[in-house]
Amino acid sequence: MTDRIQYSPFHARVMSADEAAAFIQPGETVAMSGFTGSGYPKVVPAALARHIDAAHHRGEAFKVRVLTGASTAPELDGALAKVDGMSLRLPFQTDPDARQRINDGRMEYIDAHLSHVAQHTWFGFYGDIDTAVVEVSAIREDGLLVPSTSVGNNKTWLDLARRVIIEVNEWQPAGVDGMHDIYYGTALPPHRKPIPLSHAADRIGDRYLRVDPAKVVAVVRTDAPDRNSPFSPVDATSERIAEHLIAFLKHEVSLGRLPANLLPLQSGVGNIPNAVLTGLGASGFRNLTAFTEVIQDGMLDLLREGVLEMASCTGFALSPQANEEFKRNIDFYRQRIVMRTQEISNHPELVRRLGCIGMNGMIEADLYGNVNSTHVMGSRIQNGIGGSGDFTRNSFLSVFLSPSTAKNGSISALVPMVSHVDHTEHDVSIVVTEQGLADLRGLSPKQRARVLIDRCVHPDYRDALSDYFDRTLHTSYGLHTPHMLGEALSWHQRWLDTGSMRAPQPPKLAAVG
Ligand code: 0RQ
Repeated sequence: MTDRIQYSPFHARVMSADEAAAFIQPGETVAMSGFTGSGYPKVVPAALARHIDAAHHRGEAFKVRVLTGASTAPELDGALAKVDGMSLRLPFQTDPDARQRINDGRMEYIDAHLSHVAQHTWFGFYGDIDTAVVEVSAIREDGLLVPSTSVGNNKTWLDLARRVIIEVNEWQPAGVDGMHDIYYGTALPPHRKPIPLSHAADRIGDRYLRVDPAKVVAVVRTDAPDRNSPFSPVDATSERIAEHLIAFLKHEVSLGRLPANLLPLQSGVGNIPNAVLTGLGASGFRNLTAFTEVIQDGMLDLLREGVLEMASCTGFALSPQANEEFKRNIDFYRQRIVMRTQEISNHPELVRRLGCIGMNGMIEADLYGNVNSTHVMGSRIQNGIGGSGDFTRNSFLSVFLSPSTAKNGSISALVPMVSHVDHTEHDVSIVVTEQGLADLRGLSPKQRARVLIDRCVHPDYRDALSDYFDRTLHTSYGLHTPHMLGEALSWHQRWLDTGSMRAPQPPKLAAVG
């Protein structure tokens, strides 16, 4: 018996992934661990996918509703999507197979703020949780669970699920024990109390997750890595974007609007946010802190270099090399990283109190500062809003970063009117492209439009956007936020019609069950 499973009543419940997955029945709501490719169950979802596939071959209907912390990996989202095993998915995904099915109309998707999911589940909006499948790094002698490389919604899943399947992953470093801070003080209205956290480094909770042992039906041993996505090298566009933002942050410090060590950083995932973090490493800033959801390579580098003092998160998204580095120096990182549940890592009250600097990617922004983070051409979901809304609405500074064009320059990321709104003009402070940075704070809508056109739009699109805006000043129904409604969205239609975007397949609507 592995020494990672110290709680003796569970020894008799150790079984294979196939045996464990057999507990899950058609139509169930299954809540799984996992956040941006870390800490997700590695083998039970794939076993469940095999059972679903076999049922489909026998002509039996078998789909489940799948909730997680955030995105997972091919072994979970990919495996279940490929067998058409999910009727519903939430709250965030990045898997190409799942994305395809959502956009084909074969699978429902609820794109929710990550901080809301635990509360919405407690209120029953997603129905009862039948099974929780949660990866941990160990089970202690007293039955408490040592979380692995993401916490996500695991506390809520373990509290609410009717039955629990635990995967104990020996690949996860034993030294992760001590990194977690699980806050058990949340309550539902009207019993809420202020969350006692006033610095990103504060520890306010328990070290371990609790589970009622009577609910645990299976314990499965695994030894498999988290999803490892290599980062592309920083390209010239990302480098320019990072330079504009860092110059702006230095300017804010010089004006006394930001402290010398800035404010707690939140950084989205992807190559541009990673380039910003790399840039911060060389920028001379010191004693930085992070209050964010995900730690990716750039943040690990900043911790190692001593630029970042500490980081608070709920999960990781690391390249293979960074993963090895993390495991090798786990004692160093344990002193500097606090992992929390996502209702705390993304909590609006805390983001507002700490005054975070939120930095996220976008699909497009419009002349007035509304941002679309989720839908290509207004209807095809890309990933989801993730934590970007939790931070954008509540940060001290809310920054959006993007190249000024997409699809090899054939589409402008700055448009007259966004084709879908995730972040409104009221929440967006700064937009940065490789062309420059637009500071929208304190500006009226028409002033914002001028600044965005001058600073952020690619030269190939500047005249067209300027012309649109100038003409609205003569023809718009009102001149507070001038628009020509028909023409505004014709930009997207033209890109669809001229083949800049591959025309989507007609949706194949399937019954939702
Ligand atoms: O399409 O894959 O077909 O080539 O959209 O674009 O350039 O790979 O962008 O990886 O930086 O992601 C907003 C999606 C940007 C991300 C988004 C097409 C483009 C490509 C992807 P292809 P890129 P990035 C913390 C915070 C929401 C969640 C979030 C995101 C594809 O940042 O998911 O912030 N954000 N979470 O070609 C048409 C445009 C386009 C466009 C891009 N204007 N028009 N297509 N694309 N711009 C993490 C968590 O919350 C967990």
